[in-house]
Amino acid sequence: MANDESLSRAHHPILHPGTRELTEGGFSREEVALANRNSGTLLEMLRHDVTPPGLHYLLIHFDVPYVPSAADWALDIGGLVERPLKLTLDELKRCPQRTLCVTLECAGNGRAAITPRSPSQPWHTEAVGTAEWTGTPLKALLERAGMVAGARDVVFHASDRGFDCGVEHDYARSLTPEQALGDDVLLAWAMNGAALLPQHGFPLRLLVPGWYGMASVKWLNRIEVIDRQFDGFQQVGTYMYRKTADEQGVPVTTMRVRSLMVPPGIPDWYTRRRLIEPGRVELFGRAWSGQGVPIAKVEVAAAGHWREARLDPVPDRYAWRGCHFEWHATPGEHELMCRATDAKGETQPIEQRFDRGGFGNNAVHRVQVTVR
Ligand SMILES: Nc1nc2c(c(=O)[nH]1)N[C@H]1C(S)=C(S)[C@@H](COP(=O)(O)O)O[C@H]1N2
Ligand SMILES: [Mo]
Repeated sequence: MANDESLSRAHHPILHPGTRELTEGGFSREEVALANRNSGTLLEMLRHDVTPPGLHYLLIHFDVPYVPSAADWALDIGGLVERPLKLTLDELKRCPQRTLCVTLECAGNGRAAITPRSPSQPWHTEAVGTAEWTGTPLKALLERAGMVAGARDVVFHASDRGFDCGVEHDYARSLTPEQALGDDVLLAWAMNGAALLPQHGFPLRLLVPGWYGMASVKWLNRIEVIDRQFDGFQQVGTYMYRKTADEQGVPVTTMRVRSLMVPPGIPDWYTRRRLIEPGRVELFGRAWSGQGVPIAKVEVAAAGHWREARLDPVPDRYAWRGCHFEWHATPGEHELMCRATDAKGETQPIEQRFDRGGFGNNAVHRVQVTVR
């Protein structure tokens, strides 16, 4: 598979063919079709520490592979290793296991707000969810296989295949040996205590806590250690921060600090504008950052004046943190905003920054409300 891909790539003059013409205005049929396939979470579900089953967002580039059972399935670990391994799901489940509560966000979350935008999955803000993932730490298996000197990248190959920007490929991503040997990288077979659902990667997925979702390869079937930098489409053709079509760009990796509010009051069905009664309103939100960096502060603005929210106790390292805010609503039209700052001092920008692929938009969350 890797070979077909390098072959077709050879016809491309640049290593990053992941470019479509930018667009503005209403969504295309293609964008709406993608939005119907790839559901986001419901912002009112941010209340739950762990996103209820079925409400975690989904991002599926191609088709969900048909894997009726794991009976004929096995994971291969090969390439530049001393002892190639082939492991069934039962064998993986007998390895030491860990459960981590992890907030996962799609790197394209917020793409729809960027103008002009890249025609792709048109997320507003809903591509985020938190789950308890159980699996075996990748590190132990890589140590068992024994990476040999000269190992440069660890490639995670999946069984879903398709085209993007004219390049045919299996979904695949890589980590450097150092990243792959991180303590918290899991080969996960369970989500919230149950076998992975087909749409979340059954029977096995990679889970890279603290990174944007694209790194957590679903339907994983092969891990290959290679002696060069991996140049698969999902590694260099897309998931690069770029301002222009002809720059190489900077790889998209860990999540940027972000917060979202549960929209208060009740919605208008069609516009989803919020309607609330005047007086004391309890606002609730969630904040998270990448790489397990804790959230230090969340601020909420009503009428442009920022005040600090009260934070829930520090959660698990990779899970979002709850925050509360009391607002005295007065009749009229209002815009509420929330903004998180992490322990490294990174904070959310007021306006979205432009990115050609629509990646990494972590601008403050705005909610329009009418107080009656
Ligand atoms: N094999 C494979 N893995 C994949 C994808 C995919 O399309 N194919 N999508 C990635 C992207 S972009 C994201 S954001 C996450 C989404 O994971 P979820 O659907 O379980 O929330 O899976 C990642 N892993
Ligand atoms: Mo994503």
